[in-house]
Amino acid sequence: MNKLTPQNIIDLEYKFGAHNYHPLPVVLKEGKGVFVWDVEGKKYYDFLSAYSAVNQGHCHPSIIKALVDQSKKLTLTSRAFHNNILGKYEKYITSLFGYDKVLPMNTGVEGGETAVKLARKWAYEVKKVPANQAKIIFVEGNFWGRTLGAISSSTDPSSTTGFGPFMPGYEIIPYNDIFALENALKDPNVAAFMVEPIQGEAGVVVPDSDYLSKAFSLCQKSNVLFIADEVQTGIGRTGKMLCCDHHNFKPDILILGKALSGGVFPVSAILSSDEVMLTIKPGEHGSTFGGNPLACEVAIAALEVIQNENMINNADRLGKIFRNEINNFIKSSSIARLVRGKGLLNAIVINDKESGDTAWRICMSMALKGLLAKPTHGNIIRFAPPLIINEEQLKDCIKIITSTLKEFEK
Ligand code: IF1
Repeated sequence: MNKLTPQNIIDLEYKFGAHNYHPLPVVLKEGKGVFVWDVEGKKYYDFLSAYSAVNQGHCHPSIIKALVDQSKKLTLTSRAFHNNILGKYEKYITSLFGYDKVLPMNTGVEGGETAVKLARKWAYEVKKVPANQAKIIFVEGNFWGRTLGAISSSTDPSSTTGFGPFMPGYEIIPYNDIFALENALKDPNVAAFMVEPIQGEAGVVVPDSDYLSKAFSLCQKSNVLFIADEVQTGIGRTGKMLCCDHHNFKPDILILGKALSGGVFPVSAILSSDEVMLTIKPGEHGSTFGGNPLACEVAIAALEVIQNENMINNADRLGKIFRNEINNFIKSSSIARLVRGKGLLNAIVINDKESGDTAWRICMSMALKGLLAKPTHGNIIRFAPPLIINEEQLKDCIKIITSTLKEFEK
C-alpha cells in the first residue's frame, strides 16, 4: 500500500471507527515535550496536552524508561496475586498526598465511579444512612466521564440525551453557590459532595476564591464526604500539586487520573482514609488492570518528574504571564471576551453564540500557524500546554493566539 495521505488516514477512521468524536483534521504521528508533529512533518505546539494528561510533556524520557523497563519484566498479574511493585507504589502515592490508602484503577471515570461507591458504602456502614437512601450531591456543569454513573449527574444534553434511565440518589445543585450546598446538606442522607475544583469541560470555570474552602467546611459540619475530582486539575496543572492546595484543605476522597501517568498509560487513583477505604471488603470492587505493575512504575516516574523538574512552579508563573498578556489583548479586542483559569489551565471565551463556529475556525487557523487547541461548548477555547513549556515558547504561542484572534476581529 503506497503512502497514505492525511485524508486517507482520516477516511479509514470514518469508515471503520465509531463516529463518537469530531477531531480537528490534523493527523499526528509523533510527540516530544511541548511539540507534536503530523504525518507530513508539520510541527505544532500542543495546547491541549491530551486534556491535561501530558502535563510532563509528550514521551517524557524518564516515564518512557519506566514503561519500557517494567514492560520487559511483568506487565499484569491481575489482583488474584500480589506483585512486587504495587505495595511500593501505594506507599509512595499515599505518603505523597497524605492519605491512609489508595484504590488503584485505570481511567478517570473509574475513579469517579469508585469514589461514589466508597461514599455510599461509608454512608451505610459509618454514617448509618438507611439502605439504598444515600445521596450524592453534584454541581451543574460537571463532567467526570462517559459512563452511565457519570452522565447521570450531567446537566449537558449532549451527554445525557438518549442514554436514560439514570442513576438514582443524585442531587444536582448550581456550581459556585454556597447557599445551594448549605440547603442540600440539610438532608441527613447525603453521603458526599463531588466537585471539580475548576470545571474543565464546562470551559475552565473557576469558582469564587472562597467557594471550595467554604464547601469543605460545610461538608465537615454535616458529616458529608468532600470528593475532589482532580483528574484534570491535579498533578501540577493549576500551579499547585492539587488545585485544592490553593484552598488549604485536604478532600476526604481525592480522585487522580490523566497526568498521573504523564499520558503514557491509563492510570487513576482514589485516595482516602482508612475509615472510608476499609468499608469496601475483598471482592467488592476492583478491575483487571487496576494496580498493575506497569501502571505503578509509570505513575511513580510521572509523579517524580512533576516534582523534580519544577513543573508546578513553572505552571504557576507562566499561567500568570499568559492571563496577563491575553487580558492586555482583550482590552482592545472585539472577538475575545475574557480569559480565565489558574496555572496552565486557561480558556478564552470568544464573542460568539455557543452554537457558533468562530472558535472552531480560530482553532483551525491556529493549527495552520502551528498551535493546536480545541473549543469546548462552542465559543470557549481551552489553552493547556504541557507544564514544561518555557517563557520564550509561551510568548511565541501568545503571538500565534493573538495574531489569529486579530484575524477574526469584527
Ligand atoms: C473525552 C472532556 C476534558 C475529566 C474530569 C473525570 C474525567 C475527565 C474532570 C474522566 C475526562 C476527558 C474525557 C475526554 C475529553 C476530556 C474532557 F472534554 F471530555 F470533558 F478534559 F474536559 N474527571 N475528561 O475531565 O476521565 O475516564 O476520560 O480518563 O471523553 O473525550 P477518563
